[in-house]
Amino acid sequence: MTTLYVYIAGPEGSGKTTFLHSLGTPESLIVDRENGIEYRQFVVDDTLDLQVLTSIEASRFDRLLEIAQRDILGYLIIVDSADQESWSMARVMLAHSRGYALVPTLIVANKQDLLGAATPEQVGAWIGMESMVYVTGCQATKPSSVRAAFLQLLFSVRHEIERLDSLIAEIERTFGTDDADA
Ligand SMILES: Nc1nc2c(ncn2[C@@H]2O[C@H](COP(=O)(O)OP(=O)(O)OP(=O)(O)O)[C@@H](O)[C@H]2O)c(=O)[nH]1
Ligand SMILES: [Mg+2]
Repeated sequence: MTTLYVYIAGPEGSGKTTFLHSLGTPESLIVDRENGIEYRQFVVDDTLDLQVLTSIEASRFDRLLEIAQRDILGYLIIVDSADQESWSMARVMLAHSRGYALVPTLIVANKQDLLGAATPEQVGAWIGMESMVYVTGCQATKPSSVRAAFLQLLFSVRHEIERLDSLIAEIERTFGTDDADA
């Protein structure tokens, strides 16, 4: 069994936990306090799992550094679009993550519903759009918005991992049908 990882980073309060929460059912969100992480595990097929994880403490990257570089599929950098003061921290976190493994990275310009939120383009331009860095707007409190962002990252890596197609199809099937539960 192989496990591949999507690592979520982002400044304190940017919406990492909310994002993970909106990605599935409350029961399947695992909080592992001993290791300081919260995560979801998706079964892709008999031989492949996908774990989407974040550190409970925003500033900690030790769990990321324990994952073999080749097993990291991509990064989600969650940013509060209405809190410009936090963006330089987001930029440091993006650089830190990509310094460890250079993989596709999606900047999630979160809290698009807030008055005064910068556009995804503004957030992306400020943090810096290098190659294999993408940006999308999001409202992490809305499952359909979170699924769309997550799919965007999966699309950017699917050419490497064709087996992800079944997971992508499953997420697309449930996409947008459950915002009433939000
Ligand atoms: N309006 C709005 N609020 C959001 C959104 N996403 C998250 N929040 C709120 O922002 C606050 C922080 O969200 P969390 O998900 O706890 O953020 P976090 O990144 O896990 O924070 P730490 O674990 O402390 O680093 C909570 O009150 C969320 O409800 C969003 O899209 N819109
Ligand atoms: Mg959190």
